[in-house]
Amino acid sequence: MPKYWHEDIETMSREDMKKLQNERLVKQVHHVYEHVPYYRDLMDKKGIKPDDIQSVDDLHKLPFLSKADLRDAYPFGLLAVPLSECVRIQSTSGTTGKRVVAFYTQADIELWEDCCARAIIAAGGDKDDVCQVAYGYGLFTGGAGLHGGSHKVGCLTLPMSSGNTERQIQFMCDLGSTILCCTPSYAAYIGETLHDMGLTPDDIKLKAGIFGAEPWTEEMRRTIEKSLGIKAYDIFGLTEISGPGVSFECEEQSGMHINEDLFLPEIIDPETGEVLPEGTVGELVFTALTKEAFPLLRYRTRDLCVLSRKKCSCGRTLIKMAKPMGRSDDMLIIRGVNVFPSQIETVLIEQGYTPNYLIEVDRKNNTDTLDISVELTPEQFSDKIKDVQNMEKSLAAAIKTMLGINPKVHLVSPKTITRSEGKAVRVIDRRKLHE
Ligand code: DLL
Repeated sequence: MPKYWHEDIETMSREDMKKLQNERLVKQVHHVYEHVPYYRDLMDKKGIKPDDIQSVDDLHKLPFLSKADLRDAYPFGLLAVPLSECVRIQSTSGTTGKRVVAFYTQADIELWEDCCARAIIAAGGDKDDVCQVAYGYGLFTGGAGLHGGSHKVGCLTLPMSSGNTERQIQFMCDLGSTILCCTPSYAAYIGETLHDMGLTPDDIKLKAGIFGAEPWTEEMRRTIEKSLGIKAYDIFGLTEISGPGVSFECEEQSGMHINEDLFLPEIIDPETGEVLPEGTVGELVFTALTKEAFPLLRYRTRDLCVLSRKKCSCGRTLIKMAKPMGRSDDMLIIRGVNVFPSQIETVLIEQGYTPNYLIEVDRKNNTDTLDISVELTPEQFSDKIKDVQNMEKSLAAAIKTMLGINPKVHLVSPKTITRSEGKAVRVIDRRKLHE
């Protein structure tokens, strides 16, 4: 069984990797300066010329790009090749403002699919696997990316897209799927439906899952692994930088290796923009080193995480990023306290609840309110009001210990919280709606 997709790159010495990155960066800055007037203007305003960038050590001199720039330049303003050279468009699932559209040449597609192939191999996949792709197909990059990677590896690919969960399980049983690719929230739903259909992990052949596109906790990983009888691997990416496969987890399951031969990462202070030393939490920034059509330099992802070069037992030398804690704009500030939804998920699962919950934040009488609805399983469900009240009280206390603020917990009947087939919506902040 192959251990790596691109062994030379994935296990390259630090010195050789830096050399490769330097060469690619110098070339890419010229490409962007010459072909993207929007970015040329940003560089000119900063007084930076392409020749000022001689190596990765000069990266900090370049201006940042943010989502606002992408909206300003929508749709063609950051395109670096003639449209006739592009073969594909993908788009973000963003629900507010203008969508972000990303363009790909054939070479961009090949590299992106290679990234997904690296991820599939790292999850133990090979050409004998049956890979069920249950990420959404269409403008979202999840379906297209893993589909392409699965073909490259030579897996038998099931292009299911998301939804129709019972049919997903039927195909899984009939065709013997061994790898499942979807969002972690959908994987949890598939696991739950499997059990509802009277089946157990012994009835399916799944061995691995490649789950990403949204933040998920270690507790959620364990829940999914148990319900489907698999090893669950994280995969990260964003449309602006290509899609899934910017980074991927290996057998060690402790952080994701970044394909740094293609995507150069930095961690910055989100307030000041200052580059932070390795090991510090901050905002992840990427520079695409080889992309032709949509080559973003120093793109601010708004994802908060940490980088590490600690030696990995899988033999890969690619730098690792920890699970992102969420986007800086996912963080809720409730009564002055910073709250990440993932902290609440951790407590819920630790306390024996399912990951079916909804967080609602509002402001009443000038005070922030935090309401958390949590679904009970049929086994947990009780029609004795006193029992339910006691459970609510003890869960609220556990959450208060984690967050430092008191939530109102509502335990609700089984199957009353809407399940997700793609990216889960777990937070409703009504304060924004009132503004
Ligand atoms: O979600 C690409 C993708 C598809 C990644 C399938 C993995 C699997 P966007 O829709 O542009 O692209 O959303 C990108 O999703 O900036 C993160 O905030 C979040 N995200 C993606 N993967 C993870 C992950 C795809 N593994 C945004 N953990 C990113 C946490 C993730 N957050």
